[in-house]
Amino acid sequence: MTTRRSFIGASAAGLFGAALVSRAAAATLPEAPVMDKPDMAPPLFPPNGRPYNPVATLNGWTLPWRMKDGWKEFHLIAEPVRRQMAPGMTANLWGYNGQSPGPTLECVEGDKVRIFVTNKLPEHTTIHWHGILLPNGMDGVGGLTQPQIPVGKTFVYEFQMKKSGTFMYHPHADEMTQMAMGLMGFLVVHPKDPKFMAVDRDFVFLMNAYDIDPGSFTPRVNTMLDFNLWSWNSRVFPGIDPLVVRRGDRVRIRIGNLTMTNHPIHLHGYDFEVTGTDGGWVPKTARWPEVTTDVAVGQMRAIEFTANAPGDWAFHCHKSHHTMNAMGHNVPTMIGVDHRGVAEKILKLVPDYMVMGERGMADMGEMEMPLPDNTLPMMTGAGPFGAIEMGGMFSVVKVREGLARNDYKDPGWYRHPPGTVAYALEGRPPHAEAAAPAPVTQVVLRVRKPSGDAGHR
Ligand SMILES: [Cu+2]
Repeated sequence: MTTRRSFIGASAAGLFGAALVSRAAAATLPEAPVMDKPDMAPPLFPPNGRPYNPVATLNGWTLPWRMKDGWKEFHLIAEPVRRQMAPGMTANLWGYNGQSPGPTLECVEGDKVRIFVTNKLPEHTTIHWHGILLPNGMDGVGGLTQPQIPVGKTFVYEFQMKKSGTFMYHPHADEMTQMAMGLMGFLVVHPKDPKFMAVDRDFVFLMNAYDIDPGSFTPRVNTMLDFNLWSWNSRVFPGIDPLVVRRGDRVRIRIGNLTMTNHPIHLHGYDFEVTGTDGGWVPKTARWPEVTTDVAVGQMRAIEFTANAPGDWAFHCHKSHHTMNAMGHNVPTMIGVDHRGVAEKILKLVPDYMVMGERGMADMGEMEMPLPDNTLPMMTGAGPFGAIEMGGMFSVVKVREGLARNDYKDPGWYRHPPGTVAYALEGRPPHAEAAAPAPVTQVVLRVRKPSGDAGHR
């Protein structure tokens, strides 16, 4: 029940810190739109406020807002959600406004934002605005800068966006549980001048990780390192949207890491530059070309390249266990082990027994194995040339000629020009020409051990 006293208290607190909303104020709460699909929504062009070039959130969407007396007002609802992580597997997660991660928040440098946060979780929560420079009382650290948001209550955060860049939001309350359950979202502050750092396509996603036992729906929240689903925006390959790009476009991909380990993110076919970090934009003179960039825990990175090479280019975390779905890690390596005889004997006892892994693990990509319900194959995905044998943090940058400006529809597989695909040698391989043997000369090694510090100058 809200008393007059708590209303006055809330208003006063609103000047200095996150405030509990009274019922009177709650009557004017902005709408809290809800998303029921894991598909990528088209970029949301701003219907009011300062103009900007919107981002495209992989398997996500941008939260609409309302303008009120010069404030941009958003309404986030923290709540249990069901998230399809890939076709064939759904997880019981916690998220915002119907999905995990929550919607992307987009605003512009200089914007005054008011964010209403309603707690429909079974426990208290807060939201921390990761990377944003703001008054201390708006920082969202439960117990330190504000009281926890109790179950059923709404708090208000008010601050001005001082600089543009790439940010995130997540709870700072029972963090281990709440992040392991998927509470997080992306936050983009666009530059005041839409021409500054302008690109043609600007993709965003968060990296998150879950530990969901095969056949079950709810993450184990106490897992520290051994997660079994490495996801982008709570999706795993083949459920992650391709990054569809028009040839010639300037492309930016912004990535935030809210897992418990680093991810070396690798793009095929291009070299790129890191143009943005947690702290802001990287000046041109401080950039260097890369094909892999490590995104550490709690970091954000923006990478950019000009899409001049058409094709289907793999884009993934380079830790090979992060491009697989749930698996048992304590399986012994069977490469080179001859199972003949042993298998027959075991089959008499265990009729379903199957020999796995004696030629490597690639069979897993093609095998139709009986899996528990709600479980994804460990290595999966079908490409134009067969099984892709991936999972987890893997997607494809699809660069095509002549797409429409805001067309993000999957164009299908790349059609390679004739003569540009690796091919099998026909017939019997010809004899390799042996290289002429090098003349044998006697080599005398003379080794002088360093004495004193002479070798160090
Ligand atoms: Cu990784």
